[in-house]
Amino acid sequence: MAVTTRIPTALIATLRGAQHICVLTGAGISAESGVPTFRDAQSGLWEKYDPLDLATPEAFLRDPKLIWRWYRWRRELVAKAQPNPAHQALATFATLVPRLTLVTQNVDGLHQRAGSTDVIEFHGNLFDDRCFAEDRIVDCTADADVPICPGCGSNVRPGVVWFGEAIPEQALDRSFAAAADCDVFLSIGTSSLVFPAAGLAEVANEAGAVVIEVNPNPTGMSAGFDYAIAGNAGSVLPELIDSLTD
Ligand code: BV8
Repeated sequence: MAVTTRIPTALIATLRGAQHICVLTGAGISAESGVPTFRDAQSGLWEKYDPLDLATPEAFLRDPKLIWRWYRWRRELVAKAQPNPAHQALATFATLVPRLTLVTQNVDGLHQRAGSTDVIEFHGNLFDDRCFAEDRIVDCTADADVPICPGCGSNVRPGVVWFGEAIPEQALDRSFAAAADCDVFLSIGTSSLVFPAAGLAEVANEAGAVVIEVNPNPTGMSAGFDYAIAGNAGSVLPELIDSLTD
């Protein structure tokens, strides 16, 4: 594994020759948009809670009002955030290579707002509302403390995947198929701690892809990557696009 702060020339040649690039993003790609990463100390009201405790069905069943307060706070924060140069670079990247599959663990929708299309949302979307009982997306405008399903009257929950819940089947299948098929796997802004998302890099590696990590900090998986580019996504990705288009 080569740890570098620059993008190696050999890597640019590899990217130029790639037929299929699979990209996995995590909370770190949205950090420069001002969206706290999942393991940042939650600011203000939320610093006394551990996100791992709040992002669970048990927490919602125990205290739906508290969970909705947390998710409304996150929706307001994300709605004010803007995609950053890293999100924009990935949208451009997709126009420069024959095939790019973008899988995100993030629920903030910033890739779509940056112009990426066909984004695989591995953990759902912060702005979807889902009936807890029927497990289907609903349109409920009431901004009651806990929205109610217009169809069955059950509590509505945010449309994200919580810890202990299954990844949406299509997202899971498409993501693992892309990881197994790609020539290059790019892991950006993730601590690689949450599974099964973190398993995508392992599948790509075992299938013979060149695997690259972009993260200012080393992770538990850095040693398994061919390249670990130590830098912020907002700087590294635009530089990568510039190198490809030189
Ligand atoms: C499941 C939505 C089974 C909610 C989230 C092995 C196999 C399978 C499961 C497990 C397993 N081991 C453990 C599990 C259980 C669990 C899990 O992984 N737990 C962890 C804590 C050990 N997994 C699950 O529960 C999953 N479900 O397996 O179900 C099943 C099967 C069938 C039937 C029933 C059940 C579901 C997990 C989904 C949880 N939901 N999000 C919400 O957002 O509210 S996960 C949450 O963490 C976010 O999506 C986040 O993206 C994700 C991962 O974190 P990261 O994105 O990596 O963010 P983090 O803060 O950790 O790191 C940020 C990184 O960015 C850092 O490394 C930092 O250095 C870097 N960075 C900072 N600034 C920058 C930067 N990088 C670049 N540029 C910068 N500027």
